[in-house]
Amino acid sequence: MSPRLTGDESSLWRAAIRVLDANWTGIATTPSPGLYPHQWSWDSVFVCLGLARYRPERARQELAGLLRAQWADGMVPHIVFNAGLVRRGYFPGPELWLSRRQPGAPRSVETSAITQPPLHAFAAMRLHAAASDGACSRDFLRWAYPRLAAQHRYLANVRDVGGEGLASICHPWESGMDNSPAWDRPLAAVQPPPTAYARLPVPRSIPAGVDHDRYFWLVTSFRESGYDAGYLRDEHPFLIEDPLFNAVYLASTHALAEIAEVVGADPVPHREEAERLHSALARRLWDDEQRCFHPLDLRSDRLIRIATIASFAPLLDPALSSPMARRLADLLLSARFAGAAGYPVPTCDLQASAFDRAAYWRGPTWVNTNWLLWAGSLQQGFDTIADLLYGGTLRLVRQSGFREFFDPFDGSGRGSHDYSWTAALLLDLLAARRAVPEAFPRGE
Ligand code: 9WN
Repeated sequence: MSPRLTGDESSLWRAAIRVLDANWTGIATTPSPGLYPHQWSWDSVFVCLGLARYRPERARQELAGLLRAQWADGMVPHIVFNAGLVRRGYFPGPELWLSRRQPGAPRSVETSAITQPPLHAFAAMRLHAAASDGACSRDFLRWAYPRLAAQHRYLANVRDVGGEGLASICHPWESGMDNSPAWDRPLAAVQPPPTAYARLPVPRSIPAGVDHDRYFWLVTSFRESGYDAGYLRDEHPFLIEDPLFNAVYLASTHALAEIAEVVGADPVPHREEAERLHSALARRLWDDEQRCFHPLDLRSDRLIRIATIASFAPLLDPALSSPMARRLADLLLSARFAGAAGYPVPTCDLQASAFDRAAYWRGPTWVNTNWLLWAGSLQQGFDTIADLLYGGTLRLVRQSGFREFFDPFDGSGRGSHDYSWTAALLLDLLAARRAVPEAFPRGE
């Protein structure tokens, strides 16, 4: 293979840069121009991985924007609202969270009060590894390290409700895979009180009716407790240990140990945390009968036995046992996932009754989950699977553009256009295999 980008790859590269430049507000990159006008946490982390390949200083700004919005207890919120936008720019906006009323919330910006998969330290370390401006990069890591460590302390202190090392999510939005069929059962158990008010019109295809009420009730009950850790532990009805969230947390914990070394801090506590996470993942979320990982519902104390893309996320664990890794590879390549999809990897088991090729997080292929599995396959030395994911993902974008998600059978694009993480992760994939020429257009 030539070390340089081919002509076709060069135009993809330029088009991806144009998307990221268009979505840059001067402070952060929005996920997509119309639908998501604020800064989202895991979107920005994926954006950072792409920017790391050609504009490291903007990648640092992107990550810094998230860390400046961190709450006093270390929680990194899933949305940082852009104050310059009219309140109607996105629903639900800051009026749902009322972060300004919370003593621990940042003063300078309004944010949500829940988090998203903590890939931040992982991105910070990759950004450092790709940087050619060594001193600037180390200065940034020195600034970021205490904040990232605080984020991890928050997850360990407040979110390890199960007490065995894994972090729990308290809302489907925290998983990043909002409408995953994995949340159907635990959501059905959530019983919001009947409301005396007419429902607000929902501006787009987010869950309608009672599920929608449950989403909001989960937030308002948490908010009424003052976003209290004790309420979360003892009363909140939705509390799940998710394999994707925790696999990402583990990957970031390894990265935090590396960052600690770079900045002259002690890496040992992070290595111990990684060991604890690794063994808890295998002990609590591995389902030997179904041969994959499943979320654990702490309220019913039951595994949620539906295979989704999250079932494979622990491929990111460098210490994953080889029998588990092989079983995941078998399932991934089977007719339930990549084996029967023209454009791998569908987000839900194709043979599950909940599978829907068009519905949000219930079947379509997403570039960020493909990217996580690509990184996990490389981690396990599954080069053929990594090739499949690499080629499949490039094919999707060539065929349908930088869409939010894609039909897993015919590759047609769905959701918003010019979606930032699709563009950013394509840049990362291209740069992982080819040298990006010095004189290459870098965007402004
Ligand atoms: C709620 C921004 C976000 C992504 C999530 C995706 C969707 C929001 C929504 O958009 O979630 O956080 O309005 O549905 O599910 O993964 O971070 O792109």
